[in-house]
Amino acid sequence: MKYNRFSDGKSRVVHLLATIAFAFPIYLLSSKETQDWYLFSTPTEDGFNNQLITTQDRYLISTPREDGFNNQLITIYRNIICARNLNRTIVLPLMYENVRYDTSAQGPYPFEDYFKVQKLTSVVNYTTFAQFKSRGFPCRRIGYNKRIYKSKKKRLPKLLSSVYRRLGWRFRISLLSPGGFYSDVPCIDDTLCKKSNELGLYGNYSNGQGYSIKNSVEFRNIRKAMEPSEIVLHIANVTQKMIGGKFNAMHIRRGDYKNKCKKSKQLCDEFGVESFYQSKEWILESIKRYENPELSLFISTTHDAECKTFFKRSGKSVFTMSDVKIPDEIKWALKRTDIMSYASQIVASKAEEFIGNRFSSYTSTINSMRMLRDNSSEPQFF
Ligand SMILES: Nc1nc2c(ncn2[C@@H]2O[C@H](COP(=O)(O)OP(=O)(O)OP(=O)(O)O)[C@@H](O)[C@H]2O)c(=O)[nH]1
Ligand SMILES: [Mg+2]
Repeated sequence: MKYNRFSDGKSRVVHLLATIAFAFPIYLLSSKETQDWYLFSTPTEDGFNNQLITTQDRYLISTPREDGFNNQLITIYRNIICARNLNRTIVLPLMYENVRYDTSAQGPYPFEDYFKVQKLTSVVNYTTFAQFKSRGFPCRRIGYNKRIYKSKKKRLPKLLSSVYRRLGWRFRISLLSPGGFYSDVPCIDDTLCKKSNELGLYGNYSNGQGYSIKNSVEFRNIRKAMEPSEIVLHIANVTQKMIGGKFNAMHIRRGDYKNKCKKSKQLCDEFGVESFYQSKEWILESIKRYENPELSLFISTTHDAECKTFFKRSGKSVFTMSDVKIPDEIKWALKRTDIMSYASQIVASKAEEFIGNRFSSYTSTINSMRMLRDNSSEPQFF
């Protein structure tokens, strides 16, 4: 469509209106018949939502934020709520493992590697990513409604390209103004999900990082529906067998939390320096808080070797995931850090008592599992 042959603005507007009046009904009809219309949106800066619908089928693609495994889960909880509120089928996400400040991510891996998905039907309609992808994706070009990132227009295409690339398809992106005329763009991206409070309060550290099943029935139901996959469960069982009998557990969070106290001064004042990154002395002191400190101790950590040496020096023997003898047929899972870490979380969730890191979503996942098992369980933190 060319407008430059018009000499004045007024006739241009008239012509434009006439064109729209003529073309819009045709376009509506043709879009229904010949185009698969997709509408989806991508995570906003705060890790918010993304969804996709078609005229026939309504989908919401979940692309978790680029962060550790348990932070990815937080986006998934939100997307489940979003899909449900919008009456859409969630496309279960691809997950990235080992996303840490000092490592490179591995993946993507299907959600079903970690979770038995069948039970999710109790909270949301879902399809796996593989099922969704096998149907093919008709769009080469996606229009994005730029109203959403008003202040970030320039960064938007780059931001979006990276998100779409993660889905495994290549798209061109066009920015569209609200109310624009989209006839040549079969796929439109828009944000429809609003923040909702179904999941309860986020970031109130009194119960730990993130959502708590104590504050939200919805969150409880979602967590209940997220059962571990066979492989995760198998490794957890092998680990528990190795420990044998009753045990206590701890999550020792290392890495980027070393300097976090300085950066989060207010929280540091409120909960103490040791709440972020524990000294060896503090960890040993904490063992005394268990009702039965003599029980075996299972340590969940990304720093197995460091922790083992330290405990050994102080005369306490502990179990970590590095002690587990994984049967040959499932040795492949040793390379899958988040299959291993999820198994480790399950083991910690079965401990008599568990002490974790108040600011870690890894700890929070363990606490959620503990509370589901025993309603009266109270979280304990360093
Ligand atoms: N095996 C094992 N893996 C862990 C442990 N803690 C974290 N991980 C994994 O290491 C990766 C990044 O670690 P973190 O940043 O500590 O964990 P996270 O899931 O991002 O949760 P946060 O503590 O909120 O940052 C994630 O994939 C975690 O699942 C652990 O104690 N044991
Ligand atoms: Mg993290």
